[in-house]
Order: sequence, then structure tokens, then C-alpha cells
Amino acid sequence: MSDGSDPLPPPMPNLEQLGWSRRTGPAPQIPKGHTVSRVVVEHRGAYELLDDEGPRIGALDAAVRDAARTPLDYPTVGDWVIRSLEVRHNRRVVITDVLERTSVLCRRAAGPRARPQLVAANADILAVVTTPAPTSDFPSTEAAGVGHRIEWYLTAAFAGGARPVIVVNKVDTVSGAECEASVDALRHRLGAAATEVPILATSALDGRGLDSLGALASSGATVAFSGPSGVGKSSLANRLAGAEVVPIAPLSPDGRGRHTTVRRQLVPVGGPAGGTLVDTPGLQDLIPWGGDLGLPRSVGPLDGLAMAFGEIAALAQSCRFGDCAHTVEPDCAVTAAVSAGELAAGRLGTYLELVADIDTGDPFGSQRGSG
Ligand SMILES: Nc1nc2c(ncn2[C@@H]2O[C@H](COP(=O)(O)OP(=O)(O)OP(=O)(O)O)[C@@H](O)[C@H]2O)c(=O)[nH]1
Ligand SMILES: [Mg+2]
Ligand SMILES: [Zn+2]
Repeated sequence: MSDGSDPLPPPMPNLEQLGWSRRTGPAPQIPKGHTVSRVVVEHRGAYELLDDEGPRIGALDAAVRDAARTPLDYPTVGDWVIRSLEVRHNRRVVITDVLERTSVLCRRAAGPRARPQLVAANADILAVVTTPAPTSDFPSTEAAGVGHRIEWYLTAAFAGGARPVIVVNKVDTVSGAECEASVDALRHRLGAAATEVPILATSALDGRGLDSLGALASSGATVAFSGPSGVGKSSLANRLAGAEVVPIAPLSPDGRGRHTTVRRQLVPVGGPAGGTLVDTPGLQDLIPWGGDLGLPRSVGPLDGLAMAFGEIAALAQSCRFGDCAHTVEPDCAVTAAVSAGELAAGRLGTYLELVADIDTGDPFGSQRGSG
């Protein structure tokens, strides 16, 4: 396919450009003959790694594997790990440690059994990608709304210590007025969270808004993209990386793809400032994991909820019962605010739906350390 005029592939990023200096927490002990590396892709039983030495394939040390109790104990995309410099069996280096995470995006895996599924580790920002028009795969109950599950993503981001932003992509498909209406509708429905969550309007097609989105990934920051299939997550990642790093859906008549991305992947954006993106497969929904996330700071799903629904958390302070469910209880300040027209009934409805979705009974709680 190449006709010789293709731009050169971007040079391999170094550890700084991969975000190493942004990492907080205790400085790791790096044993002799080992180095720090970042997980780029997770395969069954193997990991694509990137560091100052270039790309490597790593396998998990048997001792780390044996000590793993939950899916959260395994390396995932975005993780910092310690690996052997030396190639051991099967032309693979050996991952001997997974460093403490600064953030973790974790959902409840689909299926009857409650299990956590990691989306990305050490993302500074979760970009929730959506489109201005309601689509069948991100259904909306509001005419100009964007998707009734955005609050789920915001809660998961806050709970895991990542800052959420909303990216309304494909704005080239609507008029300026429609785009503004979509953004306004979003702001309105997000209540108090609207002041905490920036909303960017972008087009991976004509490049609108890409500077602002790219700026989020500067200085070695990591921006993870999530959202439904076909909204343009991979297209945005490729545009920002300046190369076709991840496959995107071929243009279909309705301009939407279907589950083109099948794996999560860290994508370095290149340039002196560095920065990385995490492209992920489209999700039907993202139910925040209700159990322990293993983070050093004690944020969790309930803190995430309180941050995504700040005005409800504030009102709840005045409920008569400390464990008020804000449904039928007497002297509930939250339902009183709805009656008084100070809190949108839909906002409370969304909150209650999300609370019901988050199962805080952690099946692994007793197996994880207290830290
Ligand atoms: N008009 C327009 N089309 C876009 C834009 N961004 C992406 N597309 C198109 O939308 C389709 C889906 O894009 P992808 O980047 O594959 O979407 P995705 O979110 O990665 O989808 P999954 O990998 O299935 O989760 C492709 O045909 C893109 O060309 C945009 O800003 N404007
Ligand atoms: Mg994709
Ligand atoms: Zn109440």
C-alpha cells in the first residue's frame, strides 16, 4: 500500500514522554537487571510493553501470578511495571512487579457474577466520547440529549481517581446551532457536575476541537477514551497520534462503525511533550465497579457518586436519616428539593438508577489487603 510518500512512523517515545514523571507514590525499587516499562496492550498471557529500550513482549512472573487474587492484581493497559532487561523463555522479558496505580478505571464485567474488569490504569483523564445526535447505541431520552449513561462513566472516573471530560465528536454532522443545543442539554442535565466536567466539541473529520483535546494529553498525561461503539474514539486517537495507529471503521453510509476496536491499547501521541491515549472497544454500558479498587487514596464508588452528583450529596446532609435512600423516607431533603422544583426529577431518577446498578458488595473484599 505504501507509495513511499507516507510520513515516517513517529519515533519511539521515552519514559518521560510515556508519563513516568507524572507518576506519584513511592519510588519503586528497581532490582539490578530490571527496568521500568509501561503496558501498551494486554494479551492472554502476554503483554506488549514500551520503555526506553523500545517495545518488548513480557510475560508475568509466576510468583506475581500466584499472588494474584482478583482481576485487579494483574497488569493492565497503562500500568507501570518492573521487567527484566534480559529476555528469558519464548523471547519474552519477565514482569516481576506491577507498581501502585494512581488511578484505575474499572467496570463490572458483563455476566451474572460480579467481577471487576479493568479498562485502564494510571489514566489522568477519562474522555467520555459521544456524538451530538442521539444514536441507537447510546440511546437518549431527551431530544437533544447525548446518552443516558454518561453519569455512569463520570462516576467510574471520579471513583477511580481520573478526571472525566465529555467529548462530543462528529460535530461536523450537525449545524452549529444543533451542536450548541447538544452541549447545552448536556450541561443542563449534569447539574452540579457540569462545573466539574469540561465538555469539548470535536470532529475527527475536519479537526475541530482537536487542539483542546490534544492539550489534555500534553506533559506526559494519559487520556483514556471510552464510550459506545462508532462514536469515533479510534479516529480521534489516530488524529492526535498523527498516524493510523489503531484500526477504524470503514465509512458506512450512516457514518457509524460497529465494534471495530477489539482490544485496549495505549497510543503515544509523540512530540516533545509526549502524552499517551488509551483507545478502548466500544461499550454497551460502563457500570462502575462497586468493590475495592486497590488505590492508596480511599476513593471508591460512593465517593465517585458524591462527586458526580454533588448537589444531591449536599442535600443528603440534611435528610433526617443518615442512610436515607431518598425515595419514601420522611424529612428527605432530596425529594423535598424535587417537590420544590430545585432539583430535576430526572436527575434524581438517574442517581437512583445508578445507585441500584452499583453493587457495593465486594466479593473480593476479604481477599485484598487493607491498604
Ligand atoms: N463525520 C464524522 N465521522 C467520524 C468522525 N469520527 C469518526 N467518524 C467515523 O465514524 C466511524 C466510526 O469511527 P471509529 O473511530 O472506528 O469509532 P470507535 O468509537 O473507535 O468505534 P469502536 O472501535 O467500534 O468502539 C468511522 O467510519 C469514522 O470514519 C467525525 O468526527 N465525523
Ligand atoms: Mg475504535
Ligand atoms: Zn433523603
